[in-house]
Amino acid sequence: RPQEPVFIAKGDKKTVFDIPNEYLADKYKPLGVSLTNRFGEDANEKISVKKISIPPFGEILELERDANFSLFIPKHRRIAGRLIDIFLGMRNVDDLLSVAVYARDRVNPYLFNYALSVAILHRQDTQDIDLPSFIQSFPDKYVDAKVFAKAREEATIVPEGSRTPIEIPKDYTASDLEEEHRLAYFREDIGINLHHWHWHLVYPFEAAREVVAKNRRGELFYYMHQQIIARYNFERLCNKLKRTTRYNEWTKPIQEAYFPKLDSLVASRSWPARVANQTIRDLNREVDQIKQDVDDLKRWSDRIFGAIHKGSATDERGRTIELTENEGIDILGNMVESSILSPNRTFYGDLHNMGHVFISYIHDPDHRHLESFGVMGDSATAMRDPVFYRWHSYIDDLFQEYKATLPRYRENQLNYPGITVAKIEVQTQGGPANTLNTFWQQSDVDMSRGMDFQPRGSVFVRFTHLQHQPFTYKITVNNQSNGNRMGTCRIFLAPKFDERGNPWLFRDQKIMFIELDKFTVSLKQGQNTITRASTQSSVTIPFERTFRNLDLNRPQGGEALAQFNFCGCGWPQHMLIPKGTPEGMPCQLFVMISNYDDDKVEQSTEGVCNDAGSYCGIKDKLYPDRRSMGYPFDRMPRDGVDTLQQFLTPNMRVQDVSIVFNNRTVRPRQRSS
Ligand code: CUO
Repeated sequence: RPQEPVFIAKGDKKTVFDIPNEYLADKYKPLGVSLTNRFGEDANEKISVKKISIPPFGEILELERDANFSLFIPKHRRIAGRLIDIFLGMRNVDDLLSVAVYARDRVNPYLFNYALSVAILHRQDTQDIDLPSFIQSFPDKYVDAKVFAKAREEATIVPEGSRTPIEIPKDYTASDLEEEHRLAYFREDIGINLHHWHWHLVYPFEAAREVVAKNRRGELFYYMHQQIIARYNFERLCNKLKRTTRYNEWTKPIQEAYFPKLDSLVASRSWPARVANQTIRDLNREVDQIKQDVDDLKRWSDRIFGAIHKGSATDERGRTIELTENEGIDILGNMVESSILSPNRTFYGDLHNMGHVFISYIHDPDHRHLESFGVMGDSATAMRDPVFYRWHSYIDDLFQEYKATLPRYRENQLNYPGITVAKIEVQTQGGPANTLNTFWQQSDVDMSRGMDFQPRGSVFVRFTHLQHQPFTYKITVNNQSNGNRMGTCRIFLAPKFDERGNPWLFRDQKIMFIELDKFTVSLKQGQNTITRASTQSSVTIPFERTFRNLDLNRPQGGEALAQFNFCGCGWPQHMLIPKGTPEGMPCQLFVMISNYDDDKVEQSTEGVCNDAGSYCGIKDKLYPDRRSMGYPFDRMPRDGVDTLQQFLTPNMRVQDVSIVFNNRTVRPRQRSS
């Protein structure tokens, strides 16, 4: 069994639920009280679960307990939406607990975990409940399948206290014969995949309207994924590969192969691989209630292109919806993804989601081999596969096509009169100025919660990930206006040259810029020095939140726990800076101070999850920046601007920096658990 049945273990404290017999799944009913007793032997706390009248589960139970679950499959989304509604509809936490306990052993575990997580995130009365990290619940979606046999062996033979971490080799999914494998450290990074899963948990595309209709969610779908592609292409250039080519020829084979080497502990099956040169085909899978032709993708994309060039969409009742300069991208994001906020799902279809589905069923489009979907079918695993980036490059291209129709920013929409960025310097401790340093680091994760074995206790896996030396920006800004001014400091980074070693045209480089940070500054008259640490980035969550909280036995204060609860969305700090090259990757650091009057959103951003707003927004708040996401790089440049230098107004500046990769590995301090 992949999850513990009735236990919550936190540190030394073990809690057991006292469950009404009726709530036990049929196969456990005869065991009744003895079951609770067996697991409750060494519990310090017993929580009684109240008997309430349980709403009908109907279709929710049709998904087998040992099936895989995908939000991209329409039937799965529908039942997930239904279960979320049940959880959200419970009058109070006690009732929620009752229905969750009832569902726990009946509903597919992935579906259960997803729906309960969404509900806990969105209910007012569950804001202080600990949501375990997804990797603790389902480690099998993140690490090499070989680990689990080793972990079991370790747990059975070695007593807790003497166990050593099981090391996952850095290169386990392919060899260097495959050049795409150079990017495996990025695609298979645990923190990146956790971020992506979390993002889709916070921004579901199908659920009750009040859950889906978050501020600018369609636009954020565009921007967050645009940034993933920019970051991936940046990494590719660091690894001497050209930018990823968009996947838009759907009748042609996909050259890239991917062998995930993941086993699903829930489904007791390996995740299917995709060999080289497979072609997507019409889907007819009764089991998933999917019948869809590849031609539909073509039809939907043609209609979306039509809307982009007409500047308006048509809703279900034939009314015209303008794609306005400010809100068009949000509408388009919902249309392309698609979410229930799409103006017309019948007509514009479900392009992006179904692309995931076609690719993830490439090996068994009609279910003749009784196979489930590949990694592209699950937001927790999709980013592992090279084809993810090809598909999302195509999706991003649609958005760029739209952005190219918008009015270009005039100089007065970019400049901040009186404000000049005079100097930028990046400082790494003990190193030369304007040089960033990257290297490998090893970290440990406790996998025991997602596995069921006796005797219990922590079992750590040790994996290797990219890391950089922390650094600070020192930015000198002159304020020659007639008073104090507020501004937004926007920091981006891009490679200085394209894959041929040529300088960029601005129109190409603008989509290569990755956001590093964004924050408000107040500028007194005269000269100001802004100092900002890389760890404060508005893009990332701290290293501790990605990894260290996964150590269940580490003593944690309530405060620390509350902080970890819901803030799993955020780019991992250890992946803030691309890998660079041993000889030093030439890059351009761009800093802009924009006029706060045009940026500001009137709201308090105090509270939880306010530190990774750039890609994730702020929980229950408006997106914390009034400008179009990606500003000032989200549109074609004004006339006469061909290069980045020509684009600059006095409130912007560019500094050459170099990213130097050192092929050494920093090992964690000695651990015995
Ligand atoms: Cu995040 Cu395609 O939207 O995976």
